[in-house]
Amino acid sequence: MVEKFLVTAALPYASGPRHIGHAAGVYIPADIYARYNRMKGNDVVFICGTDEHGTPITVQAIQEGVKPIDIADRYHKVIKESFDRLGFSFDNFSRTTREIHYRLAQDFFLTLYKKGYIYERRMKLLYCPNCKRFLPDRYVEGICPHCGSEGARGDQCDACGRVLNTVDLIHPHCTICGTPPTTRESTQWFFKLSAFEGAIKNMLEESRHWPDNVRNFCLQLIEKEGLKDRDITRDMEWGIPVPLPEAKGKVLYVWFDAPIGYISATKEWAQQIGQPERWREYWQGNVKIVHFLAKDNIPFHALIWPAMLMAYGDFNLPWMIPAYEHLNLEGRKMSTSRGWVVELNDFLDEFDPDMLRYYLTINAPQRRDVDFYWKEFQRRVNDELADIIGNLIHRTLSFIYNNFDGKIPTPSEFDEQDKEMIRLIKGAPLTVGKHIEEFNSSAGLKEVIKLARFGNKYFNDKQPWRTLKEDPKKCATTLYICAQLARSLAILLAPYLPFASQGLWKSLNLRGDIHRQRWEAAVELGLKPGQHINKPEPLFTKLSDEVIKKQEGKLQALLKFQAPSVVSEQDFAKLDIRVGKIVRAEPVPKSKKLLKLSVDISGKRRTIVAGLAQHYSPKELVGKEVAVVVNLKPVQIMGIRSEGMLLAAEDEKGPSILTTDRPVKAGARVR
Ligand code: B3M
Ligand code: ZN
Repeated sequence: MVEKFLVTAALPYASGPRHIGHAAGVYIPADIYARYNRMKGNDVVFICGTDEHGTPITVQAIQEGVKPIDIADRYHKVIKESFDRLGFSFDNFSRTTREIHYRLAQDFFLTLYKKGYIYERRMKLLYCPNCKRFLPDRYVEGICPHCGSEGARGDQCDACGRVLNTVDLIHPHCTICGTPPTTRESTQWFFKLSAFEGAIKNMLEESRHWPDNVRNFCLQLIEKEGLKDRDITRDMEWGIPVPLPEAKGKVLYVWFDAPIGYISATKEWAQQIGQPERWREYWQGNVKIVHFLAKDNIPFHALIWPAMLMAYGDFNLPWMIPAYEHLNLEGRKMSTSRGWVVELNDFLDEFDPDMLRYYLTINAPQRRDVDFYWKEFQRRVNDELADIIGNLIHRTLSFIYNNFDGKIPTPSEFDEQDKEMIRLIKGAPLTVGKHIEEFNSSAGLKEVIKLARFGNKYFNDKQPWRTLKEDPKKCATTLYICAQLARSLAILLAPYLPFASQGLWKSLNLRGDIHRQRWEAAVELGLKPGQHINKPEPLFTKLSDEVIKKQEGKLQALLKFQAPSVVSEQDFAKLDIRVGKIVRAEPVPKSKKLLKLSVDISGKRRTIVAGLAQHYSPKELVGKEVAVVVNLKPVQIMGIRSEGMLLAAEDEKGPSILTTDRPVKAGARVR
């Protein structure tokens, strides 16, 4: 039975390039799922596009001094390029700034408005007196009222995932200028989310096949605080105008318009294929709608979006919401602002896209956060992709090429071991497929590796290099089966490694596009004896230590030179910096650089070892009032206990110590 699927992958904000974490947690799993289902003969439309409204775009534009559309244009291109390079097989990769989307989003608003699900209310909103603008969403940051984490944004806290209102933030500040905001009255339009609490709860109760991180998170949230109405308009210029005459100068909240983008992009696709009404099949009737996303997007997709769909009335609800956890980088949370990320295009400049797809699938953040380690990436590529899959295929095809005139050998009778190998080939498509259908593509890929590993063992046990002379019939049978295995592997790997699988298909001299093969064809022994193969090329090249060290080095350099871009007052206050008077200074024996200083702070003397000997003589230093960090953990330097750190500016001429600009009592606090 042909099933219909609408598969979506969260629309990336066109505010910057996407990194490997995004690929791991949304786009690669979505692409595997879409590719697999197409091979199963299902009817799939796979939708994505850039999310081009909202404060992520405008904040970036202000910071760069350009227009929001310039940012959106630039990053739509950058993101699309990286997605193409990774082989993502979207049927449409659209943009939320397109006309078709504006029309549908405004229609959504008006329909809900007419049905009484949208109402207006005056409310107090944050306003920056310095920037002279309202501070919606990402224009403001502060402490999360739910979990107490710092750096929570006006619309959501990254730490606990809760959706926020700007006015709830504790100690808010303007992200552009740092000023604490005041409040101002403004009229906004609200979506009556509360009206759908019962229906959403029912939907969640019934969606037992949904992952726990989606279902439980949402059920608990409703349990705890219920569903509250949400303002869905903003005082901003950039965005889709609210289609009401009295709402001049207001636009739709980005999270109101963005998910509608899934529908407008489907409509656009239908127009592109010349069947403008076809989109309806994927939003109405017998279709499974699957939204792939990262965990931060859960409340928007599993609570607010279904309620919007219910309110609108015409469309299906999501059938499944696979939500992925986070990918960390070398043991730290990824952070774009700190540069602690690996951008996709940078990665793809140096490495094969299938290697990334492989690693991020085998090590996917499916149920918990996982890490990307360069070493681990190298190990898995070399030991698994190259040594297990690549090796099996290469030794099989080379053997046939060199010893059987490049023709698939004719088998004789199968022994027990042959039969076992064939049984495994025939069983794999079902097992692998089931995992993908259950949104566990990682387990599916592990099965493929297992099959290849078994193939290597079979090859070794059969010792074709010996039987070639001693028992040529047996040798031919072995290689016949190994070649069939290679063909099946090409099919099983196609959703995972779209490039390598096509390469393998070509090496086997099979015609057409691997991605148009039926998944079930992997159970067949589909290669005919006598059929020619092409000269085999290695599928994967191993990664050298040098290449990996270079990448690790880049990250290490970041760690050294990049302080966190924003530090809270509380964090800064942890440093105890005092004025100290240098009362004695002497060289440290056997060191060219170090001086041992005795510094008076509030009448107590501290020993501090400082690297100043090449720039200051001890005599110059005595009597100077300097700034000293006094609560650093003491350290031993050249056998001397150093109990603090002297602050100095540093440029190409060397260090210059910081002093006060009038005599100040030793011990005075510096802040
Ligand atoms: N743009 C968040 C993100 O880029 C948001 C997703 C929208 S999906 C409708 O991760
Ligand atoms: Zn401001």
